[in-house]
Amino acid sequence: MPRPDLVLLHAPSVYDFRDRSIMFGPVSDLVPSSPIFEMYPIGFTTMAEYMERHGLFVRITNLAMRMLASKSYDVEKAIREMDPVAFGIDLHWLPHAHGSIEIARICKKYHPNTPVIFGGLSSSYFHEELVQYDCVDYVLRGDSTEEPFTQLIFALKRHGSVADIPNLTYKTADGSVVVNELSWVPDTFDDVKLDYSYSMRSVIRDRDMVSALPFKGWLGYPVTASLTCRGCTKQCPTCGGSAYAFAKHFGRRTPAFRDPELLVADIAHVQKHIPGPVFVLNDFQQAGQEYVEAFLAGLRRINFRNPIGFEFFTPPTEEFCAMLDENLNDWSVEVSAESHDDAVRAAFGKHYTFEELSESIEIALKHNCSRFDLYFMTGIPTQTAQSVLDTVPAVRDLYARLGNDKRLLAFISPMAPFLDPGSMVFDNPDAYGYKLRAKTLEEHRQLLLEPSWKHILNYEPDGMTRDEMVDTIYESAIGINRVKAEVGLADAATAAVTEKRIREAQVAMKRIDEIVDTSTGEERARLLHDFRSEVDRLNENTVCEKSELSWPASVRPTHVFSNIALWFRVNFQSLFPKMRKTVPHPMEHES
Ligand code: B12
Ligand code: SF4
Repeated sequence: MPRPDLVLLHAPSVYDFRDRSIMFGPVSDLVPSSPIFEMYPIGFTTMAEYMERHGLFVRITNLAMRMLASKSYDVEKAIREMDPVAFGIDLHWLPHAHGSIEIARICKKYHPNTPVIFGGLSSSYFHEELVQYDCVDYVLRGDSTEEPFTQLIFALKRHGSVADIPNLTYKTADGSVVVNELSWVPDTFDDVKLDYSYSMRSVIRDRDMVSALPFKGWLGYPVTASLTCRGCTKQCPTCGGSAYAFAKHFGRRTPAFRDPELLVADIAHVQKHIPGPVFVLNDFQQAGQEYVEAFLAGLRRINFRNPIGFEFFTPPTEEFCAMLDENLNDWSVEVSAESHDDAVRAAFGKHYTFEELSESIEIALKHNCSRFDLYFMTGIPTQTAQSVLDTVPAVRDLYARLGNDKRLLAFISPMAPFLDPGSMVFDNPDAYGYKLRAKTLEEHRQLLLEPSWKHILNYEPDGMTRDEMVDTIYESAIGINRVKAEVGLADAATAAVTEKRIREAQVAMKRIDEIVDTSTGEERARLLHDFRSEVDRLNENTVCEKSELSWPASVRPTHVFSNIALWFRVNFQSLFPKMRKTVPHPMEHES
């Protein structure tokens, strides 16, 4: 095996989560990850594929996943044994503020001369502060770093200058910080591959499945994500990926869309190798009617048979649902309505009524939508505790209107643990009625070590105290769980187990508050430690079962044949590396 040019590491949100007692709460209940957010950015695979296409050798090690998979996994030993030209660590989601820096420290401890490079949306927002840490040498900003990152690795390999590398923030030998221009912001999303070909190849080549897994349980539920664009046309005030945030902090004025034919090719490749559902994220209707037609016609052409789900920013229309039905075999929809209350939803920047949404759900189900996931959130502008609780009867009425159709699945979760950095609210909290409890990266790192999600939250909205946020999320989750039992979506025994777990979580949160209020220092640490097994048990999932998020999927014989063929091809290329096709990079031979 050649020496890797780059090892990409994904950290758990809190590095030593295995030793700490932290009640993370329902922060990750509605994503496939556990509360340590073990899923790495999809960009790991696009960066690795792009670099390998240009002749570099890249490995991905999902440390968070490895630590979850085995209690005895020794991170220091694993990093000590690595020997790449450079380490890359993502700080894309701010909840990784603690883990990512601790991992960087370990890299520097054992490899003081190996450059450590950070990137991702949070790194881009906090780049100047981040690069000041001793363990961080470079930060690559922006949403499209494949090319600048490749340039940086070639420059590091030949000990060349980095002064002209776009989007780079770095420290010079005298410790001063240099911020290169954020000029690499491609207009399209077409120069990368989103087809998971790198991941499949690397698993076979490196004989290491666990390091590449995106999240715990992926093998049982192999869901993949497809992205239609980088950036967003919408202006939701709490979102760090809004049009405002991209323009102000990531240099992007309009979204970079992926050519619909390329997106179809990505999905066709997934269908060939992976039996699971595909989630198409970032509403593709943003790209206009021509795009919609081309994309759906492409999916029809490949006769896409895995379940496919779409995120839509607004309720889909009848005409559009009819088109989905005409072109697809098994399609589902996900809409984040945020609140049942039209005024609260409008304050979140979404301007449609609950009546319009309800009609749209009726229409989608009429047109054979396999499943409609409806998300509600707490902690958003103008929302009060009563408004959160009122979501439950609104959901009950909605089910009644739909004849208790089990294809509708409603979920509620808090905006947690953090309000997004770079969002309009984060940049201007007073204007939106918020108090921020942390502004800097270091303050967020420290918050992550607090004993419960209530204490970790980086904000408090005017409409609710943090205590009310905690109470109402648990109460509304119990309410929605009961509605699901009434409708028949959960059997009585499962619903009872979920309710019991939520009640226990409420008790645990109170107990942690008591410990925090009545003790300090070592005594507090001891009391929290004594409470750890209970906290660990309750951390798995709170407001719903993870399985509720899953769509059914089945393995077909074609998957087996395609993967055997891939296995032979990759092993052949490993034995004869010169047979691998690469594209020369202009910096490869610069001296
Ligand atoms: C798709 C998406 C998801 C997918 C993630 C799929 C995946 N594996 O990446 C899902 C639905 C699972 C998800 C989950 C979450 N998300 Co999300 N998500 C998005 C969304 C809609 C698009 C992101 C996107 O376009 N990515 C493409 C580009 C930007 O990233 P990328 O290709 O992965 O990586 C590139 C760069 O970021 C950079 N990069 C990334 N890592 C590294 C590392 C190095 C070393 C370098 C050099 C560069 C680099 O280079 C890459 C290649 O160009 C955005 C909103 C938006 N409009 O942007 C929110 C967004 C990114 N998510 C957000 C959040 C908060 C979350 C959650 C924490 C929510 C929660 N509490 O559950 C979880 C975290 C999940 C986890 N890690 O386990 C926030 C992040 C705010 C912040 N700065 O912290 C955003 C901005 C908005 C939002 N609130 O949803 N999310
Ligand atoms: S919440 Fe979704 S629709 Fe709204 S700005 Fe963020 S990514 Fe766009």
